[in-house]
Order: sequence, then structure tokens, then C-alpha cells
Amino acid sequence: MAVNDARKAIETEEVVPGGENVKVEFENGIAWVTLNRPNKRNAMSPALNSEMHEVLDALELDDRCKVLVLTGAGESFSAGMDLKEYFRDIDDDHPAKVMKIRRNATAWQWRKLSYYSKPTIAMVNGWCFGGAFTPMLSCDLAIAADEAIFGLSEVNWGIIPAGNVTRAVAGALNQRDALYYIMTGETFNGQKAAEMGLVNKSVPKDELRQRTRELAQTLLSKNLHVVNQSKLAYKYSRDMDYDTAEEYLFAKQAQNIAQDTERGRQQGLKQFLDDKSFKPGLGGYNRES
Ligand code: ACO
Ligand code: V55
Repeated sequence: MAVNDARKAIETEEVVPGGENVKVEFENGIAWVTLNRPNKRNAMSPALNSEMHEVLDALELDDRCKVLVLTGAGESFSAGMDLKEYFRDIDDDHPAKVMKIRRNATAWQWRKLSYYSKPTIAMVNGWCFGGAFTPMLSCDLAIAADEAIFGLSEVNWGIIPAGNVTRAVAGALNQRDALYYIMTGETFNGQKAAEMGLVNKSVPKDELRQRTRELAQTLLSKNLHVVNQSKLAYKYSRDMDYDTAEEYLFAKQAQNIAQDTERGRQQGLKQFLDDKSFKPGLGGYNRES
């Protein structure tokens, strides 16, 4: 028996997190997390940001969430930052309070989501503007509706894309596309987003939820410990120099193997080399055996 088999399971909280500005629904391992201010096009207010941080914290320790899908209620993914509650209403507040509110936004949109311990999928169902690019790009994978409308609209109302939007866009688009959309504020649809690699694919809106569910199910069929370790290895190593990355990845591999209660590596080697029952190039090992 592996040492780790004796670990205590995390006790699932029965309460569903969120409720005010964010809706959480569980479905066979998928947590559907919906930004839920449809009348404000799911604009991200300070209250929504605090709630999203709490929701992400709670779901990280909740076994009902194995894959997280981030989406928006109604016709929008999110219309970006709330121009009233996140910008104008706090214009005269103390700078320290303003910075706290700013950091509260990026804390979940960028940091928490980028390094989340579970797979994340952005399901871009509609409007996706400005600040909404950050959580969308922080998710590991993204599927958009063909009809979804994206825009880096900051220039249209006199600001630069901040809150890590510019950095996230620079990491995702090539320089020509990034500067074109940053400098013109022009909108583009889901198909164009897929063409540029901003999302993995775009699908007709009426298929969006099912196609997202299928992608989540593909992930759920894998050894999720290894999936999550692979994702973190990518996220952390991509900005390292090559030598540090090499050392980090050897160490990360040791951690991956030591913590894998399913012992995927041994299973895979045995089923390929001894049993000759599967080909690793063409699919996963049999997780039932
Ligand atoms: N901040 C605050 N309120 C917003 C936002 C926002 N980002 N987006 C929409 N709303 C509110 C509107 O003020 C309106 O409120 P009201 O009903 O109380 O008057 C309500 O949501 C509906 O908005 P409409 O404009 O009437 O909706 P419509 O469907 O016609 O248009 C659209 C949708 C295109 C998304 C439009 O609302 C819009 O341009 N929103 C702003 C998009 C944007 O540029 N966001 C900022 C990006 S930059 C950044 O995030 C830092
Ligand atoms: C943006 C987002 C911010 C911010 C300033 O362009 C600008 C979007 C997430 O916070 O503070």
C-alpha cells in the first residue's frame, strides 16, 4: 500500500458557496460557477470580486468540484469591471482602500485562478469585455459561443487595459493581434477568438453548454492528480529560465509520483510493458484495474 493511501479525505462542505453575485451548481464532478448579475451584464463589482475569491477558496477544498467551469448568467460572460462600483464610486476613497479593492479583483481573476489546483474551463457565452479577459485567460481552457462578442474596450473610455489584462493578452495573442485590439477597441466574435488562439474553440451557442460538459468529462476521465500537476508544472515553468525549469520539473515529477494515490505511472508501465493491454500513445491506461 502506498503511504498516501492512509490520507484523510477532505470532508465535503454541504453548503453551496456564493449566492449573492455568484451562482454555484454541482453536476457529476463539474462545478458550474456563474457570474450572476445579468441585469448589469455580469460586470465585476468589489462585492462580486470578494465573493468570487471566497467561492474559489471553498471549491478548492470541495470534492463536489473536480473541474470548474466559469461562465456568466444571461447574455453575457462579463462586461468587465463595473464602471460605477469598481471605478467611479471609489474615486474619492483613500488610496489604500482603492488599492485593496484593486488587489481583491486581481487576487481571484489572475492569481487564484491561474494557479488553481483543479482544471478550469471558461465558457464564454456572450459579452466579454476588458477586465473579463483576465479571468477568461486565467482559466486553463476556454470555449466560446460563435456569437460571443469580445472587446478590449478600455481605449474606448479612456483607460489602458490594467488589472493584468494587458499582460494576460500579451501571453495569449501574438503582438499584431494584441496591439490591434488594444489600440482600436474593435470587437470580434467567438470564431475570431478561436482563430487567434484566444480560446480553444468556438461552437454554436445552443451547443455551448453540452460541448463544455463533454470537455469537462474528458478531463474527469483522466487521472486528475496528474492532470492538475501537469497544469501547475506548465504554469510555473513557463516563465523560468531553462536550467531552473529543468530542475523544477524533475522535482515536480518526484512530487507528482509520490502524491499519486492511484499510482498511475506504475499502472501505465505495467499495462504497456507486461500486460500489453494498451498503447500510451493512443489513450489512457485502464484506471479500473
Ligand atoms: N459596468 C457597470 N455597469 C454596466 C457595465 C459595466 N461594465 N456593463 C453594463 N452595465 C449596466 C448598464 O449600465 C445597464 O445598467 P442599468 O440597466 O442600471 O442602466 C445594464 O448593465 C445593461 O446595460 P446596457 O448597456 O443597457 O446593455 P446592452 O445589452 O444594450 O449592452 C454592453 C451590453 C455592450 C455589454 C454594454 O452594456 C457595454 O458596453 N458595457 C460596458 C462594456 C465595457 O466596456 N466594459 C468595461 C471594460 S474595461 C474594464 O473592464 C476595466
Ligand atoms: C482593468 C481591470 C482592473 C483595473 C483596471 O482594464 C483596469 C481593466 C481588474 O482590475 O484595476
